Amino acid sequence: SELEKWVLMVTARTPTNIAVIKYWGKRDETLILPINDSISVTLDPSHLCTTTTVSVSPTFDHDRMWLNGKEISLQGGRFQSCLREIRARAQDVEDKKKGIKIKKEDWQKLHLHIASYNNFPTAAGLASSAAGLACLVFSLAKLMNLKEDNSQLSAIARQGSGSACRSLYGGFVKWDMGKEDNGSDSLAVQLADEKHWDELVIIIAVVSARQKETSSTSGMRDTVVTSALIEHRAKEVVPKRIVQMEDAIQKRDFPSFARLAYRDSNQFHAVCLDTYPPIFYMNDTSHRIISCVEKWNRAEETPQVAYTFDAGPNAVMIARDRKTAALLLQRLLYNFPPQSDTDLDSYIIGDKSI
Ligand code: 2P0
Repeated sequence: SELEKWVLMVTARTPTNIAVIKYWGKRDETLILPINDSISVTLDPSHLCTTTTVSVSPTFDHDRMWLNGKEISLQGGRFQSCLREIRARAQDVEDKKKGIKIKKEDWQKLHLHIASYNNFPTAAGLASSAAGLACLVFSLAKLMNLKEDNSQLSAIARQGSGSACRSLYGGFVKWDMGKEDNGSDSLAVQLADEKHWDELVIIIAVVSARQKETSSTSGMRDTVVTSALIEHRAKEVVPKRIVQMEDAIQKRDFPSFARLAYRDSNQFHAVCLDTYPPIFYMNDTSHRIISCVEKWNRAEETPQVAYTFDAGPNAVMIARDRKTAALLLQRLLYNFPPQSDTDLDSYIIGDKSI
């Protein structure tokens, strides 16, 4: 009948996040429980974000999802975990204007169509899964009227992709590794909102937009099994850095923030090299960008720019203010002109916020 032809939809947009104290290694692969806490900064949604529309209709006969216009399978265990966790918490939904009433038990039978777009290269080490899974969980939570707060939703997003839990908040975010075996306390908390330190400017040098060779999931599995250094990092180094980083963020202490961020990035890549077979995420251009920033920071009295690299060769640089960002860009454009033999594609400039 005509009454059966309704569609209800929700659209949400979620920016990606960049870790300044890195997550690398799991203690539980299914629940996605990490071996250390991590801290990240959520970018503003103008450049690196996912936009997701979720819809429900009695005319849909199975759950389907499209990523950048191409249908993808929802059969993976991680999607299924997220969908199951959200459906289990779904509430009654009523849209009086459209005359739609969905009872919470109806969500078990109703099917979803999900369309998601990234405005940046997928799986090139620019944390596409973080924004994607966070956006999926958030939009479904709105559609199904969940009562959970963002921290509780982050524990669901975590089961889709670890770093996704940190994109449920803007500003500076900590993923607390938690103590429980069931993962109930492994969730994100906001350390400071997006207005707290808004002088910072983030510049991303897209060294290569190609897909990375080693996925984070298999890379960190290999690290936990083979690296002799990872235990020292997770147990001795990171806990101290987490305390120091929280303090640097509260005080807006840029020199401490920068030193902690680049030392932690360098240790993460050292642990990758210590993995067997070794994992190389940075390339020659990445190393040259590090040298360029290090040389500049050493020439000044205090660090001007922080750098950090994730599971790919792209450089994320954080300048202390707009003036420094302009100088940084000038240096980068001079030393690494885009579309030259440096293998550097483009630059993305953004603020930290949501
Ligand atoms: C991070 N990365 O803290 C670290 C630093 C990459 C380097 O989180 O297996 O896609 O889905 O939990 O979250 C990338 O790993 O891995 C990541 P899964 P994820 O941002």
